[in-house]
Amino acid sequence: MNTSTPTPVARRSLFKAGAFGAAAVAGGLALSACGGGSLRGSGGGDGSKTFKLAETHPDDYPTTLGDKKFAELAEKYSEGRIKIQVYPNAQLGEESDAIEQVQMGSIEMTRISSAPMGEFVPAMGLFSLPYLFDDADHLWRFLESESGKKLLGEADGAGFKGLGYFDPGARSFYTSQKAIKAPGDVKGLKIRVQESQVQIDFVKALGGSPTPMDYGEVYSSLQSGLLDGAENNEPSYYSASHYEVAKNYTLDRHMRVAEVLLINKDTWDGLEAKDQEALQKAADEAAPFQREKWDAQVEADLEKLRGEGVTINEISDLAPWREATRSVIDKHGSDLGEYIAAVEELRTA
Ligand code: GTR
Repeated sequence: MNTSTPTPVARRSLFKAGAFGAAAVAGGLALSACGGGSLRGSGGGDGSKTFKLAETHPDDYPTTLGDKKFAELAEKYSEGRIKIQVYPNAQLGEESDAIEQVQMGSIEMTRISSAPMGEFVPAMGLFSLPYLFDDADHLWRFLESESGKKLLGEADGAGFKGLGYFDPGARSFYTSQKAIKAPGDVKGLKIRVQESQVQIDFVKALGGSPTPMDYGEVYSSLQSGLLDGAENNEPSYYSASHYEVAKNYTLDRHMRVAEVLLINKDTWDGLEAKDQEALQKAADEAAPFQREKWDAQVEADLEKLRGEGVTINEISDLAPWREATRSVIDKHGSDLGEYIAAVEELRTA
């Protein structure tokens, strides 16, 4: 492990304490016990470098397919000098641990949700503001704008280089007992959220009891009744089998929490310019590939969910939801004014 890497922005501390901390710490220890890795990637005899990329989802999930496309193109454009080994299924740890490992350099890369990333790069909290984007096109207009690129650039200050965004879909609630049909239905429910203060405040604004927790623990917590519900996009809800233990899905599409492709900053700075260009080009081309896979997956999964007997509630009028959660934008939006203005400008409706 490299000890000279600066840690310019310390992680905000709220999530590690408490019931779920022990498991997360144990995961981290297990990782260091099996060898961590080196800051600049392990070198091949031919002068090539191999970087590890941590991914929480299964092998055939759209973000993992995007990672693999990125890896394939990076090797091609660097003429074999850079090889990227994708580790799916949270093999290198849950997201909160994986991102710390990337910050320290013991893992070189990760594809991660901007929600836990927001605890390192606060501006990434933008994507957890509720009902901010009208649809995927609105999100992508922002991601591809100068503002979206500037926001990605903020990762630099925390020891990362952001290479690009992937499509995150839209997050919606699901519950095991009572279906959520109106904002008031969240009241009193214990809802899992990502490790994000914005999301904690979002569930609080609806009168629920927010529970930040690692993704890998959600299934058993729904099953045991520790949680009443959680929230995620269709492919996560389906692939993590959460629908088996929480059969009411309410498509309120409250957040589009961008997925981000990250590399450790020192690893990036240590690359020759031609290899940096190769990686950037690979990331730029992997993004539209991933987006295509994403759209197809959402459709297919909705179909499968219906087949599995999931009750799907469409929400047609978001006005009461926006109204009930306005305090979240007021509280967290004040530091994000420039980005929110850009999002507003790109709204067409
Ligand atoms: C998914 C996201 C994952 C992870 C997960 C979660 O939508 O792709 O990276 O953040 O949500 O809820 O923890």
